[in-house]
Amino acid sequence: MTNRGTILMNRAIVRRPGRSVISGLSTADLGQPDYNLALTQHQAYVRALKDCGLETMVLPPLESFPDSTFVEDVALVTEKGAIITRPGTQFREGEIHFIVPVLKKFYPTVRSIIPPGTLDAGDVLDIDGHFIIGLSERTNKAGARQCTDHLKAMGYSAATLTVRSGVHLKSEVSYLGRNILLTTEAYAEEPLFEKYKKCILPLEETYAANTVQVNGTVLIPSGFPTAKSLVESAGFTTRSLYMTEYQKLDGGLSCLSLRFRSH
Ligand code: CIR
Repeated sequence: MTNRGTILMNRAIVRRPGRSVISGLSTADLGQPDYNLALTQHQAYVRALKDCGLETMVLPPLESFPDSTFVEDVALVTEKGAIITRPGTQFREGEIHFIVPVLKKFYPTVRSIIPPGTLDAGDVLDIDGHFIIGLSERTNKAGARQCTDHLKAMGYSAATLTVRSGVHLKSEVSYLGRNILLTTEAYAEEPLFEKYKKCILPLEETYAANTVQVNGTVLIPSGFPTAKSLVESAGFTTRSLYMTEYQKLDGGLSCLSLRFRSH
């Protein structure tokens, strides 16, 4: 297994989608997801995480929360601590109660975002311990401030920008490792990203900006040839996964898991 500049991760937490996933929040206008296909795609995703060396805990579906398979949004997990978020849509707020006991198995203390703060961790981009927090319709200034304070208390640094396109910051920017970002044009000129190398996606491949680098392999959505060739030209191995049913819900590869290193 290769480690191309980022800390080796060894664990992931995912939540299997329930039948209610077909009623998840969406701005995509791509139709309703097919539950069975979503389940099959989720199984392939779990297999990929395991193949990348992650011990993967699969949580049971939460039928009363259609979007709860997008487990990334309810917690920010780092090597030094975990922060339970306060999702910026009321529709998802209750999901946090189901992740707290799970994270307490891995972290002695768990911090929280509290009112009036709201934050979806899909808005938080970890660049080797420097965290970029996107202010969006889900993440407000109070949430970003609290998150910054928590991260600084853990010894990390953080900066804030305004999300200008996509539901979350990470809908359109991913950190691949080795100082390389995969991004859409929307963030290509962002001053906070000036010092990083960038793979810039064409408009028609916007969805592929959300990728996950796991221990040197970059998981990318199937059907985006430019993204695949940019990531491979940057020196990474890729693994393509069908994500059609999650794309219909504005969800990408990072959204489906919490990935971290636990000792
Ligand atoms: C939502 O709107 O909350 C879900 N349908 C999609 C969440 C995607 N999560 C992410 O980008 N981190």
